[in-house]
Amino acid sequence: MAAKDPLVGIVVGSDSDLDVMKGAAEILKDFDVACEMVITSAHRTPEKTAEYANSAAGRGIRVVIAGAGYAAHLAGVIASQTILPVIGVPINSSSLAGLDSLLATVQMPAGVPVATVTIGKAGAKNAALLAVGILALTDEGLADKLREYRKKLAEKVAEKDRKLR
Ligand code: RP5
Repeated sequence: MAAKDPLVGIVVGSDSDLDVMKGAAEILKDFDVACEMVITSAHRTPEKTAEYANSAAGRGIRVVIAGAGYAAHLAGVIASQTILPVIGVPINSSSLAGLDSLLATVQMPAGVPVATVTIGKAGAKNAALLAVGILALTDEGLADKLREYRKKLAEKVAEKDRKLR
């Protein structure tokens, strides 16, 4: 059987971001959403980044997740080249622990949005869950899985509360 075409593109600025961003790929796998992972940098490989963003929609990608650290322009540069929803994950790779990448990713001027999530590993997971939510708008099976996921989260909290008493 042929592998499914990717619906979500996970883009990282460096291989050093992979440890954080693999959490996004794991969540998408759990939801059986096909994704691709690409390393390309807004600063070091600007042409490759533009080419990726320009061709993504035509290849069937529906959402792009971009994770980068330091002066993190990756998500914004990708958003400038496509009207696909772009979710930015600020990576905590610098000595400023991600505050720099948070501001660089979230503070887009009006006109070209980047949906920015939490810094680091929680952000990678939330980016994937947000991508699933976007895809679930037109996929009732995926919406059911997302509702089930939330139900399990609530059950885990209830279980911890029970143990505490
Ligand atoms: C950013 O610079 C990357 O997203 C990474 O978080 C950071 C450091 O990259 P390396 O020097 O580890 O390749 O562009």
